[in-house]
Amino acid sequence: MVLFRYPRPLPSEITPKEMYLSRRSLIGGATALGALTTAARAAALQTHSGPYSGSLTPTPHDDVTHYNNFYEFGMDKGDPAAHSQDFHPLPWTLEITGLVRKPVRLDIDQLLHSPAIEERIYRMRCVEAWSMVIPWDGIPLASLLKDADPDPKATHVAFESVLRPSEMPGQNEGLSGIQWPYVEGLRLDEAMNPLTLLALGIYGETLPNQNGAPIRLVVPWKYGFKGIKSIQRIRLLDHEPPTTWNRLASDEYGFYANVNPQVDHPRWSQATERVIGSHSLFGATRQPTLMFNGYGEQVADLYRGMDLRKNF
Ligand SMILES: Nc1nc2c(c(=O)[nH]1)N[C@H]1C(S)=C(S)[C@@H](COP(=O)(O)O)O[C@H]1N2
Ligand SMILES: [Mo]
Repeated sequence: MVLFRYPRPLPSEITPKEMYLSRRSLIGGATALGALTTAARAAALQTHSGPYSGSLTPTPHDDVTHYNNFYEFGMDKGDPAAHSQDFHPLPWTLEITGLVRKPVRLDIDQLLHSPAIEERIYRMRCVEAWSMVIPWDGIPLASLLKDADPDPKATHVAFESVLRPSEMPGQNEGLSGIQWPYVEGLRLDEAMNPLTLLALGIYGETLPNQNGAPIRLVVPWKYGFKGIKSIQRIRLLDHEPPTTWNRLASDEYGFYANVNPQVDHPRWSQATERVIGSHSLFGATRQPTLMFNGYGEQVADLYRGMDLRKNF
């Protein structure tokens, strides 16, 4: 049973931006204060420019790292930055198992030094009707799945976050109603799309805890909740796996969760979005939301012939 049917705030209830303005940017890094306030020192990644970045201007680093959803550390936007200092992601192993011919166990160190790391500057649209632009550093998921050699019977991919209540205060509270660990899923063809990324960093440095250290999923044409953080297990399946937000409220959060300005959330419009990090006289600017978050050219074919209202 779900304690709180609607653990997400209404967009209008989200903490105002001003709360975060006084925080210090850590980019360019390693000021004495910065080193004390971050759980783990960010390390530079060897990254090269990837495709699909277009001409997007990234959201300021301070906003990307202090306006977060990561319920393992609390439900407010500032909680993940404030309460993730006891999470120690390293060492870490990521396994790819299930319907594969070559199950893989990947040491995060290997991944962090992989020559395949690319920078991808993507739009990020949360289902709560706000958005950012984030410069990720990561490896296309397709390349790792190919190494595992999927069995022809595999149709879906399931992802599982870490379960570590001793380091994640939110996993000890029933407040969110989430059944831990956080789980997500994709169809195999979505997982193999060249846009789908396993991110190891932002802004050219390893992921801060609050952004999903040490490795998280990025699926830029879908609502942010599909971007599962701190992933330990990836499994290939022959059926659609359960997903965290769909379990909580299946009438509000579908399996597909493709960004779609024409299909409203039952409690708010999805036609426009609040631009995090922008400022106008009346607060943050709003902009129109784009179909598939602007990535239709790359992904619309995946959904040909499907009713996107039904498969929301
Ligand atoms: N494990 C886990 N992954 C998660 C979440 C979470 O609460 N737990 N929140 C999701 C939501 S709702 C969003 S919008 C994005 C936010 O990513 P960001 O904080 O790095 O911007 O992470 C997603 N991944
Ligand atoms: Mo979200």
